[in-house]
Amino acid sequence: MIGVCGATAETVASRNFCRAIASGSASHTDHAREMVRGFIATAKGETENTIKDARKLNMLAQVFGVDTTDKETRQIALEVGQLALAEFGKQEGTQYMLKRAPAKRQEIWKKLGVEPRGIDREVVELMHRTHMGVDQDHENIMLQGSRCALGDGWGSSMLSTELTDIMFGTPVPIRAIVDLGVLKADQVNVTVHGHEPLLAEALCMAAETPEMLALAKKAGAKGINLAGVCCTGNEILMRRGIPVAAGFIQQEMVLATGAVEAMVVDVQCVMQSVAQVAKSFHTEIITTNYRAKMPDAVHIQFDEHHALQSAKTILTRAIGNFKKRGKFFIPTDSKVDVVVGFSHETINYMLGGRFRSSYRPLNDNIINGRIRGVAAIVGCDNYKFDDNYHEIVAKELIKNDVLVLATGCAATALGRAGLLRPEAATEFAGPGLAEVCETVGMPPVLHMGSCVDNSRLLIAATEMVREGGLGDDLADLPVSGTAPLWMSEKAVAIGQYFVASGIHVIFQNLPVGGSKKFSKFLFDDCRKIYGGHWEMEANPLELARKMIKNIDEKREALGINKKRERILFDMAMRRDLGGTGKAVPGVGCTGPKPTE
Ligand code: MSK
Repeated sequence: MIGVCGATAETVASRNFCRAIASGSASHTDHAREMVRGFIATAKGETENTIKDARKLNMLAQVFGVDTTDKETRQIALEVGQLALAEFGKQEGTQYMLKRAPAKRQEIWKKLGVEPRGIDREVVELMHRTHMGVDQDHENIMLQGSRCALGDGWGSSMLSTELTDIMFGTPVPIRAIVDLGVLKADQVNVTVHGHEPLLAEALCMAAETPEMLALAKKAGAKGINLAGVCCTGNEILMRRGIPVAAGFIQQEMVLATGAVEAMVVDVQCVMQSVAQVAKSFHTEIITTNYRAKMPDAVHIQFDEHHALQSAKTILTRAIGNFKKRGKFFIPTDSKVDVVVGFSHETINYMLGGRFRSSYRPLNDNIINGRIRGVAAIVGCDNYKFDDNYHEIVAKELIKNDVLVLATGCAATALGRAGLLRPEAATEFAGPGLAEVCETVGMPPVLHMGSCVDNSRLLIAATEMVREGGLGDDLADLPVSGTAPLWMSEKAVAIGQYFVASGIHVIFQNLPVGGSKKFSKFLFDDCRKIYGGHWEMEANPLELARKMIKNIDEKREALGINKKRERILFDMAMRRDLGGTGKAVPGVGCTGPKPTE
């Protein structure tokens, strides 16, 4: 016993762990709610946004049981949006999106009683149950931890991803650049930082208007250069190819160039220090969300009903700062080419071709061993570990023919390391993975978006199960996930929704110290309950090898872990896979959109 109240170490450790899940889920949920509100405003015609992906809207209407017969697109969007908003406060029933999971997984959740009801309710109940003197059984506490996390992954995050895609377009592969060198000496540099893309999208539109361009010229600039930081950056990188200047750990460095006229921030992952760093330069930090204000920053509240006007007000202010720019230094050689924009729909299209979109080629290549398995590298970077940690993990995985899917600041770090280029397949991947990537023209590491977009990985994994040949549940798949340099509690929520979905998750550290029993529960017992489990490993090479070990165990269980024969693609095989008959690096960048 460790608490004065008699609470055991495992009770205290599980409470702390679950409070991290609650905080992380709450962050995704509040972000998602804003996106749903923006979506409803769009459906009502109250914003400048439009419905860009009607096909996805119809798919979602089916999930929500909305009858689309003879209805205008906007009416369908309104009905879907209202049902989506109700998901947050639902008191009865469970989340609509759960139906998208494989049937066997749904059964497991039902049996365990962890199907999330209202997303807000699960966060509140978790905070309640982890209060002193309430739930005192660590296994029972973790059931609610799972329900809350599933409400995040299959609830709020998935809602956010899908509705954002419908509004702003489902990403398709696109070429872009990342790193500090994306700033421009002769233009007004405005960086967008945080997570919610509503304002960032409006800034993209406003920056192209003749009015703003004329204003920039009048100030002596050749144009307006938008660049992303953290996940707001990832959102507009994926959909528009707008360059990303920095991930989490570089946010102060962006300002230290002295070349940024304004850093526009919304919510999450914004260091308080940026307002202090900005004081040394002409840069203004502009907060835009009433939830996230900072001393020494300017606040301009974003109004989604007048998004373009809000964006113009902000840009006008940034342009006004251009003439005040003093000495600056942009490391122009710090600039790396990337190909990004791999939604789960794009993977479907890229591997299956326009007329035979399916995950069949991916599954077949996993079964025949060209691709050993799939790994997700997601989450933050932080100052405690070397900047090349993600790179070491990813290189070891792709060298061993494991296809890597990446999101968040990890994806930006892998972009800086040159792994988001199609050519990286030839340079770093094992022979099987390289062959597939070269045939299709895709990188061995696929950028799949921001933190909330980890929901894309859930759907990609579900599609693999649905396609057949790799078991009938997510727990059967040769896949593994990591957020090695996590610092945000959102990563713990993400890890738990993957574990509760049946997937192996490994972090470099976890807040579980002090209770052997609770650690054993997460690292071992969990496997019997969910099919997925947590693991911890500090060394990046070892971490990657443990992911591969888990993938091999799943391959063994599926009976496909035979010695892999090297069969080179012949022309017919290439046609089956890519439809072009030859390897064309970047072919996905020029192909038709999956929604066309
Ligand atoms: S921004 S949560 S540092 S990934 Fe999504 Fe990056 Fe982690 Fe924030």
